[in-house]
Amino acid sequence: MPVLYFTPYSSAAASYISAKKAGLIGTNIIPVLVDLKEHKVASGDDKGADFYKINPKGNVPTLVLEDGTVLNENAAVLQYIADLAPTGLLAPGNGTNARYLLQSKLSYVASEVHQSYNPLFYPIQDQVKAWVFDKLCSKIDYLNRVDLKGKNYLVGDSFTVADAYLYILLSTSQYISLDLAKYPEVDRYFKGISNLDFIKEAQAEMSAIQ
Ligand SMILES: N[C@@H](CCC(=O)N[C@@H](CS)C(=O)NCC(=O)O)C(=O)O
Repeated sequence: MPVLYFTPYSSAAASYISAKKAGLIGTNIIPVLVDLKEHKVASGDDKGADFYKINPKGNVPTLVLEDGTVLNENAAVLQYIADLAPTGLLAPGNGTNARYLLQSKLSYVASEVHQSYNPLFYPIQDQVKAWVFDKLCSKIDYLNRVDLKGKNYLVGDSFTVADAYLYILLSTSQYISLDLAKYPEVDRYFKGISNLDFIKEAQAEMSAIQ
């Protein structure tokens, strides 16, 4: 069975949430915690193992497939998980325009949104921090004005893996004093996703894994 290396408070939680929604946790995917400070496996039989030996990049999400393939990067891992589920549950079918749209949203979330949040969690010079913060605000503003305007989900009318990814990033706004209330459409979207039952269940499960 594929093994998902993750932590509950990183972008990798999006993979757990997606797998949870599709009922894949424990049946098609084994979740394993990682300690990202020490870069060690933090749960299961290999607890204490050097995570760099599993994924030389040292980051999560990492999905180790049954044939030993090490799949990394949110956009790829999330789509692999989506393809383990029935078509349409986590992503539109492969080859459709909607699927390419999903890939475009995943790329935007990864390269523009995630990489704007990321530096703000490190001790960087105030001037640089202000510049990155403004950049992040422009990405959130775009989502507010365009992608999420009047919409509950990024692609079509139902939850996809792109929503899991964006939701997790938005949930970290509180730690960097980014007030989502200034972006009403994003705020509404975020609250709507937060209230979905499988989101709450996945978060409770992730916190309980040891
Ligand atoms: N380029 C990667 C970035 C993933 C990433 O930033 N993961 C963070 C957690 S959100 C991580 O594992 N950081 C620890 C590290 O890089 O050592 C992607 O798009 O998935």
